[in-house]
Amino acid sequence: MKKFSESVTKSILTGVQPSGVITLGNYVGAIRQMAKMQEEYLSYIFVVDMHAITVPKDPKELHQNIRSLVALFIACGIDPEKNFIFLQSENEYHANISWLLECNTSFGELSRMTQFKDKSKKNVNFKAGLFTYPILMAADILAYDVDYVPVGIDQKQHVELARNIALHFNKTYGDTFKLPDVYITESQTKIMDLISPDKKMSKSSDNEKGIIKMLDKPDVIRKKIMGATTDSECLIKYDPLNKPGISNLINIATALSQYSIHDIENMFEGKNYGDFKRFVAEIVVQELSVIQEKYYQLIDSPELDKILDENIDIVRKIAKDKFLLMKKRMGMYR
Ligand code: ATP
Ligand code: LTN
Repeated sequence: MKKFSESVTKSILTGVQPSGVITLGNYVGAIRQMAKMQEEYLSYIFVVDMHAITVPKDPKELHQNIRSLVALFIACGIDPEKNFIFLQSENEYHANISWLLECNTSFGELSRMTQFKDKSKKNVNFKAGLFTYPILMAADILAYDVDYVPVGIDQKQHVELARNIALHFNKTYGDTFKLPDVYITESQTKIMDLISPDKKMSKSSDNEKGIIKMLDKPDVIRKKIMGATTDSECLIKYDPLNKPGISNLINIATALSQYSIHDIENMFEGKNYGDFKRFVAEIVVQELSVIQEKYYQLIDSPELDKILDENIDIVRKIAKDKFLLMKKRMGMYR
């Protein structure tokens, strides 16, 4: 039984790619925001394995990444008591709804999606699913009549498409869907790459040393932070423009502790970069160790399956009702 507080009246929904790597940047900028939002909104969070296969995926790896993502999300504070956390492909109504929407979406509008234009350039011999991907995303969203869809700016166009598809469907067949609003989740704190602090820390970075992964071992984390690019000034001061490396380490420390920028500048006045980096490394190690401990408890535990099983029964029923309503509106019944 979910424990929603009485103040929870609005809903949010977001899908997350099982990409295998979650960085400290994703944690600070996205997962922690979701964990905060669960206090205020009824939240649907699901692993979009059907979106993942729009580009080639190794089946064994995909399977591991799916399970790992669910365990990591819960370990990072996504509370299964407060969220509907589930696996997209286990709710077959997403694909069913998607087909009905596909038959109600104009090819021209779909052709304007910029993510498709980018991804189709990078994937030779791309598949049809890469093109229809945004309609499946619209199905994910519209199945649940949610109020807001929190996404990064790169997904804004897809949420707007979902809204347009809903508007058009409602006009053609009568009121069927709630129109969702996009909720841009760009975090104020952007965690930058440790080696190139002028770039954001990204899982697709080609230099491992610049990114901290949520499952990195403590010694790996320490080594990466000790090797972070700084400057030759020997001054611990927050100045992102002129001191991007030091400012990034300050941001990491403040994001994961109670210290303010000012506290840190005061604490490290006259101290050297080595001492400061050791301090930041211990803050990160402490935060991630707690998460990793929870993660390893969950990953092979039947508890994880129990959570997913319970949720899928609930969300399948909601999406099924929406699918049946759509069919009825479209005249698809005996
Ligand atoms: P990719 O390398 O594939 O672009 P990424 O690691 O940069 O991946 P995204 O998948 O683009 O991450 O973003 C997922 C979410 O994490 C978004 O909400 C985004 O704003 C947030 N996010 C990603 N990287 C950072 C970062 N370095 N600092 C703060 N937030 C981040
Ligand atoms: N396309 C999104 C993932 C995604 C999603 C969704 C996000 C699939 N379905 C529904 C929000 C709502 C991405 O690649 N980040």
